[in-house]
Amino acid sequence: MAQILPLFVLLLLRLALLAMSTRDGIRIELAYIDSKSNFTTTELIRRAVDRSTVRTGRLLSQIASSHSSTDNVNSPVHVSTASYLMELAIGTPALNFTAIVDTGSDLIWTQCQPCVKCFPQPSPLYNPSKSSTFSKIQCNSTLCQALPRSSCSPDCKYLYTYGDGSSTQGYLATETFTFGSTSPVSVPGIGFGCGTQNIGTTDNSSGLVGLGRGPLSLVSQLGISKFSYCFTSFGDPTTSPLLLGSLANFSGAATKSTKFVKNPTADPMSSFYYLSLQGITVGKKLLSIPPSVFQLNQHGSGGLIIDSGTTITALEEMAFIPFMLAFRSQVNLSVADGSSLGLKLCFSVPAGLTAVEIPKVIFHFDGADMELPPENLMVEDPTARLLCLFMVGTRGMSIFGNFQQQNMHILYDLDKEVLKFEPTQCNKL
Ligand SMILES: *[C@@H]1O[C@H](CO)[C@@H](O)[C@H](O)[C@H]1NC(C)=O
Ligand SMILES: *[C@@H]1O[C@H](CO)[C@@H](O)[C@H](O)[C@H]1NC(C)=O
Ligand SMILES: *[C@@H]1O[C@H](CO)[C@@H](O)[C@H](O)[C@H]1NC(C)=O
Ligand SMILES: *[C@@H]1O[C@H](CO)[C@@H](O)[C@H](O)[C@H]1NC(C)=O
Ligand SMILES: *[C@@H]1O[C@H](CO)[C@@H](O)[C@H](O)[C@H]1NC(C)=O
Ligand SMILES: CC(=O)N[C@H]1CO[C@H](CO)[C@@H](O)[C@@H]1O
Repeated sequence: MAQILPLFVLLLLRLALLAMSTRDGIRIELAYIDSKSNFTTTELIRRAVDRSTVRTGRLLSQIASSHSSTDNVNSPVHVSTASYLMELAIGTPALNFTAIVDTGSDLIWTQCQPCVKCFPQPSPLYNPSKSSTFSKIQCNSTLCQALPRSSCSPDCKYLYTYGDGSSTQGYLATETFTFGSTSPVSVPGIGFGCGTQNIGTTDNSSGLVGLGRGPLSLVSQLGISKFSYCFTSFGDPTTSPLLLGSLANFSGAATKSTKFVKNPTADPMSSFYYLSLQGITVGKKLLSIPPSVFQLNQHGSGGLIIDSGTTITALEEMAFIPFMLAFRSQVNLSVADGSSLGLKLCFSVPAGLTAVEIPKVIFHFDGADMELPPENLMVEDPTARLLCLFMVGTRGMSIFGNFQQQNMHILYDLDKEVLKFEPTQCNKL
């Protein structure tokens, strides 16, 4: 009894801490990946196009590989290239580091000492032996069993591979993580991947925080019922808030909501946040797109996901082509070659032009129309005097990117299984 009691008290204390710290919610500032460097607008556009192309390709390769029957034994391929970074800390004493934030995957991981293979990172490597709150996870734990690919020898080992051949490999452990800068919140017992063999590089970061739908993601582990983010304008160096738990709420009456759709197939696709898109209006024209173009089919391909990591929305070609044609016919400017920027539809901006009419675009989600203002549709390259549609065509799945989500407070209600949104000036939130 004398031995059981302290354990019991400790357990209660831990549960109480967890409940207390997350009760009031957590605010985290997200930095756009290029915001700390002094890039020109042309460079910013080019880098966003390149990153989105890589990420979209990787997301699509997951669908392709999940379809080929010979590949069934392969581990799922995850995505690393994302657009936003967060500062957090791990362990006791706390070690600060920067991580990629990704709503397209679940696992939280960082590079760990002793490293068999690690890529260069901007901060010192985390050393579990120097932290008093580190603990390995047992193979029979639910988190270990939630791993898409694991082995038990004797620790709970994981392997996460990404589409470009990069990967992280190590073992699962728990630690105290500290989030937020203005009023930091420490949460004990968060399961994460201690990566001792990491191949590839991540831009100026030392790991990744997954916010996907699966049990290993940060939002699932915190047990919160909702989270939200609000991305500031493209090119604005101001950070964007990520609100976890009760801080994620709306004040306005302009809130709209649409249901999430669940992908019935296995991880990683089951981690994505799918939405039901039913049509698109450009100006006064409702495009004629067969509804099947945006539908998730029973094999798990198709559909549309909302993603924080992809910048440029990629629409299934059968929707993108009519979209582009309708858009082009409603902008009174001459079409120009946008291939230098990697974009499909650009217009040249005559000298002295101060305003041009851009057609209103509405994405008709199930039960919620989302109107995209011109700033969420087009980018201007002042050097080349080009005004370009910041969307691309793709095949296999559509992705609703962060450029199209600018200045919109986007809330993921995990209890009600709905996405809510409201136009908001994000740098004032
Ligand atoms: C960024 O670059 C612009 C022009 O290239 C320059 O005027 C500005 O001072 C630079 N800012 C910083 C912080 O380096
Ligand atoms: C896991 O296994 C250990 C011993 O190997 C045991 O003490 C523990 O109760 C098990 N936990 C669960 C959740 O089954
Ligand atoms: C870690 O981050 C916190 C919050 O941003 C900051 O106050 C603290 O000074 C940082 N510590 C170190 C050692 O850099
Ligand atoms: C990393 O950050 C530094 C400044 O903090 C910046 O100069 C550099 O370009 C960044 N690297 C990448 C790959 O984004
Ligand atoms: C299109 O622009 C030209 C000048 O560039 C102007 O003369 C014409 O009236 C405009 N047409 C419409 C429909 O706005
Ligand atoms: C965006 C928003 O309205 N946030 C509010 C959420 O609720 C807290 C406390 O109830 C307010 O302080 C926030 O302003």
